[in-house]
Amino acid sequence: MSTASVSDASPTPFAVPAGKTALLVIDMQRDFLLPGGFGESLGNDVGMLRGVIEPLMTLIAAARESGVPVIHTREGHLPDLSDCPPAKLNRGAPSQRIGDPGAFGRILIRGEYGHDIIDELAPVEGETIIDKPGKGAFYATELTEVLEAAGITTLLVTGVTTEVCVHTSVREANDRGYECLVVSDCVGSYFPEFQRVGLDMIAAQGGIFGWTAPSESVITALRQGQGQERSLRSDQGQERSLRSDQGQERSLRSDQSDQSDEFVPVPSSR
Ligand code: TIU
Repeated sequence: MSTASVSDASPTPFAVPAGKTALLVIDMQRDFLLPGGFGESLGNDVGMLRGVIEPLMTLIAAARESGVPVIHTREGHLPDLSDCPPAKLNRGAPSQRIGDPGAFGRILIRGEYGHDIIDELAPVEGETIIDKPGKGAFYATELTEVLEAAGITTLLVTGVTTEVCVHTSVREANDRGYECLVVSDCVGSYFPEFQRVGLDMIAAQGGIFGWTAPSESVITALRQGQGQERSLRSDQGQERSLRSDQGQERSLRSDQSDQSDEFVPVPSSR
């Protein structure tokens, strides 16, 4: 198993173990990103989120190239709103509520045009899409099972909005034992101050919820991991000798005070 590292991650370098890492793309939906959608109905300037699109396109392409699975989420509800608690439906005084007709169909309703992911970041064949009724990606979804089945321990987290669905998902992931790195230029907020503080909160206190790093550094690590995998594959003899020396490798790792490769997320209820 090769492990690349995001060397300039905050607060410390972040390990990206090959075969155990996934890219999570949170809620890059038309309703949040296009003028006239739900985000705007809440009084927000959706232009604030659109800067995320280009770096995220590049990061997703690098993940696909490196064999890192890409998992997309969409926030939304069943057409009869039976999965939308009144507390969520009635909160605030938006000009339009979830389920109301909007410019892109009924707002945040599964199957509607506005609920789907923006064209630039459309999932490709074989990628998982998690439909979530809450802000967090784990609540009332099959994400835990998907990650467990794929042996994922480490999440590169992107999407919108930084302080709402990204934060909630990272906090949920953290409590379930996943290592999370939030990609700083691939998450977006309607509020510049929330973007800055939201990122600071992840990495504060020695990485209380996880790590942060820019996409450029993450892409470098993905390519590094890809190179390591290739060189291991092309040298079977070397691979065997690494395996026969695993006792030593493990004892070295157990001396490290930060991440351990032996870590396994809690197989949890949701
Ligand atoms: N309003 C806001 O900032 N966010 C949401 O409602 N959902 C997500 O963050 N996806």
